[in-house]
Amino acid sequence: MPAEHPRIRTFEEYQDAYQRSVENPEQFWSEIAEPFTWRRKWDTVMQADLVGGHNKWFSGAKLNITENCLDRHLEQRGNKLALIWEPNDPKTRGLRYTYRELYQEVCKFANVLHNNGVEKGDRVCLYMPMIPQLAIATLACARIGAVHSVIFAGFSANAIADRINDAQASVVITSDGLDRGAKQIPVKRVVDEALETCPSVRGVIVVEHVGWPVHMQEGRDVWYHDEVAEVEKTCPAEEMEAEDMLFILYTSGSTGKPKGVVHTQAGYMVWTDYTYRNVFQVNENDVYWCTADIGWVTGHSYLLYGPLLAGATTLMFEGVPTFPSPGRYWEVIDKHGVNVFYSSPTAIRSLMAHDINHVLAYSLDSLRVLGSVGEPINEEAWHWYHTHIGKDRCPIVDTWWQTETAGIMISALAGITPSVPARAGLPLPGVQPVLLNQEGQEVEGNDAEGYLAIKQSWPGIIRTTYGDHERCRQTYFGVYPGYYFTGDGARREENGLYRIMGRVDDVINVSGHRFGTAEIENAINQNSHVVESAVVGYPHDVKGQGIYAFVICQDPVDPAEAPRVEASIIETIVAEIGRIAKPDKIQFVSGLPKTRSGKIMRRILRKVAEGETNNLGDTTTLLDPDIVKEIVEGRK
Ligand code: 6R9
Repeated sequence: MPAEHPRIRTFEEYQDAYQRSVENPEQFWSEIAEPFTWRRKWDTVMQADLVGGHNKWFSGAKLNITENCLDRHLEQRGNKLALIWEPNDPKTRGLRYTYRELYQEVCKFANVLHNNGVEKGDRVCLYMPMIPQLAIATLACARIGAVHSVIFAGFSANAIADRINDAQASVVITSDGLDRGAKQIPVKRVVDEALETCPSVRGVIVVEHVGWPVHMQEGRDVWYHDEVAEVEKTCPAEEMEAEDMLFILYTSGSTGKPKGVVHTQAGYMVWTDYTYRNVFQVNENDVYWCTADIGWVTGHSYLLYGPLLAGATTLMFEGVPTFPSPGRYWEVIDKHGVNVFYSSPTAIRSLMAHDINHVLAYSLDSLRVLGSVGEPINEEAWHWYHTHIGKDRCPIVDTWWQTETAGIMISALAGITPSVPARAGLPLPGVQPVLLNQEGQEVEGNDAEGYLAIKQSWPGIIRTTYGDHERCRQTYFGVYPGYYFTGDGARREENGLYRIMGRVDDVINVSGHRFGTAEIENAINQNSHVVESAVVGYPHDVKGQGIYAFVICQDPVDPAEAPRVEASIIETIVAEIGRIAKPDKIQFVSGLPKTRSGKIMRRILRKVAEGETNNLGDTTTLLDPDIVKEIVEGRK
């Protein structure tokens, strides 16, 4: 019988746990880690390094995370539902897997991977729709010790190729096609295009989903249903070291190329399990639904690993919130009796804009806890969520965290610590946030503002950026040595609650998706019309931030030609990154505001994009102050 994991139940217990985690992190985390299934226990709990970024947790331990997600639940929860799958089209039949069935499916997929030559340490790239095989294949990689790299199935062939080449992946798992709302994407065809420039890939495993004809390359591509026909339903879990790589997940930073954030076995397991249990306060018979795609970190930690580690029932949804109608989320909640619902401000804002009768048609009686993640939730959206979805009875957990932190860092614990609109709340036990001023000094007290940094290691801390530790060190530990630097600005307000103000670097957050401005500029600059570009974010009612691109072309763009050139630039961005990075506004300019040393003054462009043109600040250091006038007049 699995040992019980303790859970915080009262505010006093939270304070006590927090205190203990700060005073003696090693003791604290060894108690939390105790109940998992270990092949061998650790020699050292924590090796913290917030200068060089060489952080280790539970060194010396041996384990396999899938034994903790699956095998150890079989005795008590073998017949309990592990995964409920709700398809894109409500008329299609969904699927359900008990813990025993999921265990068998994962073992079978793991055997298929083995048979296709995948070994411990190999990198496997997954580019798939939100179907059960995505969850199964991800766990199957972990079962045999292969490193998974899931790429959101909205990225373009070029973006996939960059990620595959960076990780030197040997196998790709994909499907024939994908349904997302009314749209269909020929996923396999996108992979084929990507693989033209990916010499490391030896094999492609294709899951049949929509039944489209696809090109199968002899000697490289195999159908999953052919491969699985002959394999065993069990597969021994590979014994992994605590600090062996579990996955790579690419995310955008302030420099051009997305980086492969690396998380490892033991720390990731302990951290996602602990944060999941305590933040969401999920009970044994609850149905839990996280709407994120597994292609993002939220899907990794809180659709897949966190809930399965905790033995919960997790719901996976293939579709979008507005298909076939804006009532879909609420219909799914009633249909499956969802108790805990975790979604994003951008989804809430897009649904708020529709007739309230789409909500009122459903009872939503089963709901007990609501969650939000990905970007700051504005007060209006918070209140709408609280009133209309939570019927004023469900606490909202506004969870602040990042791909690099692996799990939730600052958030209310549902029903236990304060949940106040627009405040993420208090730090989780183990998390020591600080606010730093320009000089890197900690600002004390409440009613303070600064750069948000973390001054102690925690089990889920980023281990490296794949293939380039120096980049990891510089980005996260080099800015203020001795601190993990988040890239966010924050305020500490009444009672020590944190309010996240947004990014302070050149990262923009569009519908909860991160893009580096340089990454989008690089894409735009690939277009043959373009000489130079500058991209900034601006406030957007639904997406949180919109993308505003200022573009200089080879020749002045005639107004009659502008739509055609714009379309061509958009096409380039869609090819380089994907549809999700399409700018909302493109303005053609003859020059950009630059300092005498040639640096673009983004501060001015941001003000223009925001419409704050009366308050552009000091422009005297500009090389050509007249350009500002032109840009203001041409504002979109
Ligand atoms: C989990 C995830 C991380 C960035 C982060 C911050 C923003 C996430 C937030 C939030 C305010 C919240 N962010 N959650 N801002 N309140 N509750 O989203 O990871 O995709 O890496 O993005 O998202 O700016 O730095 P990731």
